[in-house]
Amino acid sequence: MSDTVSYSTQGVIGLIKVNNPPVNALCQSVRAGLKESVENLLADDSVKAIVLICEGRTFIAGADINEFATGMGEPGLVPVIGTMETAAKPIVAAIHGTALGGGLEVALGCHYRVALPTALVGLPEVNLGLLPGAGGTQRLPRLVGAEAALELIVGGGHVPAAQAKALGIIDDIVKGDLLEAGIAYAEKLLADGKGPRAIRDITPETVDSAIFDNYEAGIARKQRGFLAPFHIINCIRAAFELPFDEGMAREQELFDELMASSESAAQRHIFFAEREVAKVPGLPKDTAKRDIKTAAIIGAGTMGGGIAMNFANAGIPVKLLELKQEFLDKGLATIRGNYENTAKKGRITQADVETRMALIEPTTSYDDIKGVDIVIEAVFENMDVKKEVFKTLDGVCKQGAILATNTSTLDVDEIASVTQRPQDVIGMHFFSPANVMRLLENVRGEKTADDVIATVMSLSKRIGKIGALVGVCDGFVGNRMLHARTRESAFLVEEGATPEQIDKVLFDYGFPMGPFTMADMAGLDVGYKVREERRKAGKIEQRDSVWIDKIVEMGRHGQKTNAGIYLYEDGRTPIPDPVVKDLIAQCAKDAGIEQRQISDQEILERCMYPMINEGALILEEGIAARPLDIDIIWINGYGFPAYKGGPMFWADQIGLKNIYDAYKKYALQFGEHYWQPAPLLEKLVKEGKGFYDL
Ligand code: 3H9
Repeated sequence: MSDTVSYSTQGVIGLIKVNNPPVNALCQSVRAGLKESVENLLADDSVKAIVLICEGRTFIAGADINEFATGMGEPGLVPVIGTMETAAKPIVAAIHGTALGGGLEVALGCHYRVALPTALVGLPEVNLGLLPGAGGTQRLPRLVGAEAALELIVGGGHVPAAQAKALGIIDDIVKGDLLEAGIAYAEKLLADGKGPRAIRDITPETVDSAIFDNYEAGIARKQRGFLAPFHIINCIRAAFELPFDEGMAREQELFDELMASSESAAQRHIFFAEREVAKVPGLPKDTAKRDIKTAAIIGAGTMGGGIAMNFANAGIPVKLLELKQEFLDKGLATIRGNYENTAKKGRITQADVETRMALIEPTTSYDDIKGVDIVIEAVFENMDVKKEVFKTLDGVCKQGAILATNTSTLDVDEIASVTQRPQDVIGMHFFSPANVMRLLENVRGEKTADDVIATVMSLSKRIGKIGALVGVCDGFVGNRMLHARTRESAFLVEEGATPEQIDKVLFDYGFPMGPFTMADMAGLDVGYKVREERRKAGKIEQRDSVWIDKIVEMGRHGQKTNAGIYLYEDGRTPIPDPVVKDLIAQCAKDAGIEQRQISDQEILERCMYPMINEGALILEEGIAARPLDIDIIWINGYGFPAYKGGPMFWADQIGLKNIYDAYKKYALQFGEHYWQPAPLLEKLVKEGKGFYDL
């Protein structure tokens, strides 16, 4: 008998129990165990009905994703579910926790479904670049109809039990002990003379095929580059247009196609990377964490306010400190406005707005924050200002409090050095808007204590973020790599590519927008000030491209002034501007550069490869511990297309040798200064390896 599935009888009820921690994934032994258990209970004449239930924290949460890389052994999930669905005795799935993916498909193969009120069900395969491959696209639509099926399977969300009952996915919500309730439900079925009931036998309603065309058109832009959503629509359409078995065949064919696709490989990589990133190499799993019950944020600007919202959203009381009452009031009004907007969209209730606002306590006095467990400084990005704040915090905060800085560029060690407790100082680099963006670059200083790191990494998850641990360097991981792309894209324009050509190449690659649209949106003055600071600090670029600075000096700061690199007649849509074209041509002339036609391929290579090379340097220097940390940062902080898996994963896919060879080619053309391959890149190419072989 399988070591993960057992069966027994209780009177006339046969019981099947799955026990495969942590999430009862459908590995080979679970599939085999289910099949064998069902067959044995069907052969036992004393058994009249069967209940399927899971041990541990959840019902089956899906196929075992680990098996996808190696191939799934026999029996396949489809025949196992087929055995259940065609059984001559009624089978009841008793659901707690999450019935997801293959887990819900197993439940749909049962004849009845009951669930605890806290249970969630869903078909989230789309998030792995897949589609439900064990009948989900054929059975669920027969229960819920075309529109709901599209929302549920293309959306991939988790549906709470009450909604699942309203949709007809589950038959009853039960309370108390699930096993007892499941058995009672099965006994009642027998008493009422109810037998097996297969979803495959339901004749789907007739639907207008325009539903599918419209749905596809509606998601086309948002799902650009992904394969799975479109294949799912195709399968759901088949559920309504083809007999059940032909629909199943269509599902199988498209599932296999997705399984072999680079898009799904990338998305599955991200699934594991998102979980792995929380585990810090070298930091023992049992490192004690500091208790975080209260927090304070210094600075009620856009960043500080957004950070405070994260704590309030997680139910953690947070003090918001701003020295001037007027700025504090403004900050609070913005926070309230954000919450009210979310409530208007129906995502939270008005009561939630008030509860969250009540958790944010405004103050103008440092004295009020002396007892908090963590302080996050989010003041103006200037070393002297930050040092002043940290000196004050050192003086007022209780011993053991974590002192965090939200700096995006400054040296965390230098900030820590003004305190008597550098071991308690860490960087927490939130991305703007801080209440929306999932990424948190946690920056470990030279002296940051292990328990501070462990606390902040686990706090990241608590406040709804994906925390990636990085080390101190200019720009940390994300902005440092971005800098390489920004530099090269400015050079390309000088050499003859247009901003719109470059933006299109990177948009087509999969980014939500290109670098120049992004720069206009962020405000060109921001980068201008950073460059000015760098020049003042003596950080002179070997090749300086001045055309963007000249645009800023014309008072064109981007979208907010309706003109930047592009013109904005409606405040939003970038329009190429002949004035800028002339200015660029003049700058090129002044720099002695003869403009030429530049191919899209050259643009892609010169924008993407320096990022990868910078990533290699970052790994070598130990600024990021693993390539997956870099990938997670780019996917969650910079809109890197998930179906390409992150820059380092993508680099492995296209082959590091191609990147290395391009570096050598560009070194001949432009000199070695910016085209020196990282030693790690060179080493991996020599060994025929990729970043993920490290
Ligand atoms: C599918 O079903 C295809 C079928 O249609 C067709 C087949 C033919 N497999 O997330 P957590 C691990 S596709 C293997 O931290 P939580 C996870 O890696 C699948 N492992 O916990 C982690 O390991 P570790 C469709 C899995 O409480 C540990 O479990 N299903 C799987 O925050 C704990 O996970 C899905 O896409 C898996 N399926 O969240 C559901 N799932 O401790 C995917 C989890 O070593 N899973 N692990 O880091 C989830 O969404 C969440 O894990 C869940 C729990 C909500 C269940």
